[in-house]
Amino acid sequence: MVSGTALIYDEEMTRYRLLWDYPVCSIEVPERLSVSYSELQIQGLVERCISVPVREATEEEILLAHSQDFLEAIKTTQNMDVEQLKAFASQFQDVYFHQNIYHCAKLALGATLQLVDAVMTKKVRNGIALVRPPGHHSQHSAANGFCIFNNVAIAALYAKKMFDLKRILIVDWDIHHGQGTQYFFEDDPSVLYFSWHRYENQEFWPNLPESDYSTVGKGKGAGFNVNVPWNKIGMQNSDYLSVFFHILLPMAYEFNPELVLISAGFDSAINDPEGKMCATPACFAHLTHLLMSLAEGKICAVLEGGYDLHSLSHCICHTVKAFLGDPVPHLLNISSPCDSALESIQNVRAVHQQHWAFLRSLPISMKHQNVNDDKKLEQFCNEEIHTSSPNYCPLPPKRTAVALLGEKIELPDRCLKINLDSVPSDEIWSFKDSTVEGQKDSLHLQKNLCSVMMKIFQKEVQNGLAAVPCLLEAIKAVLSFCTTCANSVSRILVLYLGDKDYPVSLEDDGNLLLIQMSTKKLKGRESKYHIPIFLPKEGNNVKGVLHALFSLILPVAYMYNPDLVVTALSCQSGVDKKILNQLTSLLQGLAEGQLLCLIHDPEVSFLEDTICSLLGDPILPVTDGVLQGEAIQEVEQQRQRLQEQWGILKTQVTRTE
Ligand code: Q9C
Ligand code: ZN
Repeated sequence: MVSGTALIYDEEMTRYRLLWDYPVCSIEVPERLSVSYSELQIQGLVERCISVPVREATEEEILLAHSQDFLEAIKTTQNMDVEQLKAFASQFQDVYFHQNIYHCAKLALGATLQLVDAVMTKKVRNGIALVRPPGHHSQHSAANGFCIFNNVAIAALYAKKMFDLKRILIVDWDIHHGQGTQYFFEDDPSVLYFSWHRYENQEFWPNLPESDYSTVGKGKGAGFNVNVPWNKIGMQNSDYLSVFFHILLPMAYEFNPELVLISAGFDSAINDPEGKMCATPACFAHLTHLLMSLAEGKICAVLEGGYDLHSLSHCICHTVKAFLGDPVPHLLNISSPCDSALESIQNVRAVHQQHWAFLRSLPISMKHQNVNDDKKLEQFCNEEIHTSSPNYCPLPPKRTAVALLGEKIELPDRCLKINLDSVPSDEIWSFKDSTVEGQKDSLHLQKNLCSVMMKIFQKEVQNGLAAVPCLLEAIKAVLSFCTTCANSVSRILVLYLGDKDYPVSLEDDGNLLLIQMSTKKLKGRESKYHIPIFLPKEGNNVKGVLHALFSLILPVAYMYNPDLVVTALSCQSGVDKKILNQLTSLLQGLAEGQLLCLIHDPEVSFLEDTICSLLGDPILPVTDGVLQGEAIQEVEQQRQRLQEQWGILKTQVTRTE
């Protein structure tokens, strides 16, 4: 099993700086790296990562993307005095030079390629390269926006060439448009380029018409360039997550990349003087986590921008912690995206409708003109940056508690085996759905579930799994345990995959959110807190389950913000193993990873897989099946019903006059 997170950094990349008075470049300082690295040290993260050395990129590698003339020109900066550097810089936009910048640019690219090598050869699972200069504005024959060589674009070209990759996803969450990266891949369907960026209807740098949503790629690459313009400042966690749920994630899963590269700029975070956005550092743990179930976990983050040293360093720590598999923090106050964000989401979905199956057959119209009544600017930001003490980041708990009865399976050391009382297993197994009243059996079931839950709530473990003789009875036991014994647990999300009617009378008091995925249409009541999703079994519906996950389940779950997530399913129900792994992984972004899996009638291979997902091991992509129109329609129907109550389900501006 591939494990470990690479951290690539070299102090040498702090050894260039702006030497003359040039206000547009004054924010790009060496401390961006040194302060970030110190924060990683303070939080004990450096020693938990695998240190990979940097190297200089070769000329051949630089020439994968840049012209020989450009390379030769950059080389000449090594011997220039300040006046010459200044004159040289003036041929480009918003970039400065220094005698050592060429050396650093080779190291920045070399570091990026070292990271790709380490991930692709499975020396590590994932990793981050802390580099200067950044790369995503750099073009074939032009430096631009603090960037010399385009590190991430070259990484993609390098990965295609060296590892014969056919599909690479680039997620550019920097607050500037990576126009340089866009230009390299506009007609290339093998690289899906996604960027969100402050745009303000072209008033924000680099002020390009081609940064708008209407640029979708050309020729064979049509549909593989995705621009999400932010036309207001002050965007928050909800706006960022909405774009992930309603655009990026379904697209990325449909694309099925073999490698994910993040152009990881943190000028999109709160307090940044360039971005002026309000997403909190913890949000970046979630963005990272949500991408980690793609490409079997092969994911490389490469630093781009980020100019508030405090915000930047905390964002980097959150990204690294997510990579390491630490529990991702609660995100508070997830709500509807703002109207301006909704307008962009709507427009992006409209222009991409013809290219992506998950958008097909939905009624999406273009929203052409700007919403103007939406003052984002003055909005206060809803969480401050948590300051760290040296003890801020203790080692996370052991991940998984497992309660099993009689199954002969070897548990990895990383699991905590719950030593069940010496109940003879036949006795438990005689407890069938029809005999739920059997008091003695109920008692055993409750005891066993309680011991797993106690371990979770006492943070002895992060999550747990229990084989149960009856799902509905087990869910009831969990709920009653929480109301009586765990008063810190006030919101429970239950995701039940099964066709039985949920028997407990549902009180819509918000303590329980029940999402039920069934292959039969269930009668019974729907409400804010009871969401039935009917996914017809015809054909293979795995893609339908994924679709429901992104469009409906995760958004509602993030807004609900549960303290505990419970999944309940039976092996008999024929749920696909890969889809189950995806569910198990993605749901760990909620409730700080406190997830309890209840499995009825377990098969050994199911249990093994689920345990691996609970432990945070890399998971396989879902490849088979096609997304059927019927599934899209069913999910859409629930989305329409619920979007007033669960505003994060919205993908269009709704005018209420
Ligand atoms: N007020 C990156 O974030 N414009 N580059 C600066 C200052 C250029 C940003 C204007 C911004 C370049 C990698
Ligand atoms: Zn930037």
